[in-house]
Amino acid sequence: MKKPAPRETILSLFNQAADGFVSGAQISAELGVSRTAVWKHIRSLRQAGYKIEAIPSRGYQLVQSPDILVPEAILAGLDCRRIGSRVCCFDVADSTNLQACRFGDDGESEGLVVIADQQRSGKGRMGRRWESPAGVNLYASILLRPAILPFDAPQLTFLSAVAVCRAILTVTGLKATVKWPNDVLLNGKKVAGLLNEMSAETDRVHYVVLGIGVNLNMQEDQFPGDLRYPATSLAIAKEGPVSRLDFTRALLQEIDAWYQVFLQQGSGPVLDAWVRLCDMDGKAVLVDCNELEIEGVMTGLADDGALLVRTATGKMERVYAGDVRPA
Ligand code: BT5
Repeated sequence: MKKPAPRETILSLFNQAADGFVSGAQISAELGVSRTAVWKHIRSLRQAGYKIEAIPSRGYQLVQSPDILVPEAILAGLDCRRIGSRVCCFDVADSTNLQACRFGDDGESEGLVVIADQQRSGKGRMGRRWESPAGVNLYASILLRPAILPFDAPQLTFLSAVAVCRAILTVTGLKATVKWPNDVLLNGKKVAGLLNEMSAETDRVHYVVLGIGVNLNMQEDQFPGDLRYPATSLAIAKEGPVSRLDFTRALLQEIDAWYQVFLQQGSGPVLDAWVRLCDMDGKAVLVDCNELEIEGVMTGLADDGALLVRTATGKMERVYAGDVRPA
């Protein structure tokens, strides 16, 4: 792992400080720099919006952090094996997925996280648009290089969905559910969308990009009127704002843990966790597969991630692409 940036180290020290105070001497020893250099780093954190007070004989105290997504704040004290090997934050991106694919094509290593405060052309599936206003949500893409067959890569969408649900629970206490193939719902409304993209040859994956869009603080009037599925945000569901930084850190931690499970044990545990989070399982559903509509009872997932639907005639349909809703 590369050496953390000075501002990241200082924010980590604040995170770890039991009484909230970190002395100048401590920072200077940790960074191996002079007290004047420490003061300059503190000043630059203040300029970035951190409210840091200096109390004589006690040290510095971080009183308030701005809810901005910057690498040093995201990475401070984050305990991940692979995810977050590098974090790139943009004010505006066309799409974080496109940006992560560019990095992937340039040979960037696994674990890169690309985040944008706003997306101009946020992507959904099949050329659809992902609404991505500035300052309120999380738009993230994570670059992975798993040694798997291209055929198995779509299963990583389930990993993102499980990680998003668990991060939502950690940060808000709310229980989210999943909807096949790539949605996370709160109170039956879409709160997050997932879009994986991949670069591969027939029998080798070059990289996979996990694209994750989570509505954190988006308000009702920011959703367009013509959504395919009712939508919500964590702030609407929780009736109060959510820290984008806390959510992002919780999410990266979960992705890292589940990716480790995926690499060690395959997709089985991930699919099992996903099915446990799916409240449509065992219930009547309608699946819109473009030309075809399938009606039946959702009966879990096949080993390859296909949706299993038992129709009225008793036939088990395997669905590989489509949109599901309760019947
Ligand atoms: C998705 O597609 O749900 C995948 C969305 C992935 C977005 C992330 S953001 C970070 C990364 N970078 C990207 O460019 N993309 C990924 P799909 O199932 O096709 O749903 C798209 C549909 O959801 C749209 O046609 C709208 O009806 C609706 N929609 C658009 N924006 C939404 C939002 N913010 N919240 C809820 N629904 C939305």
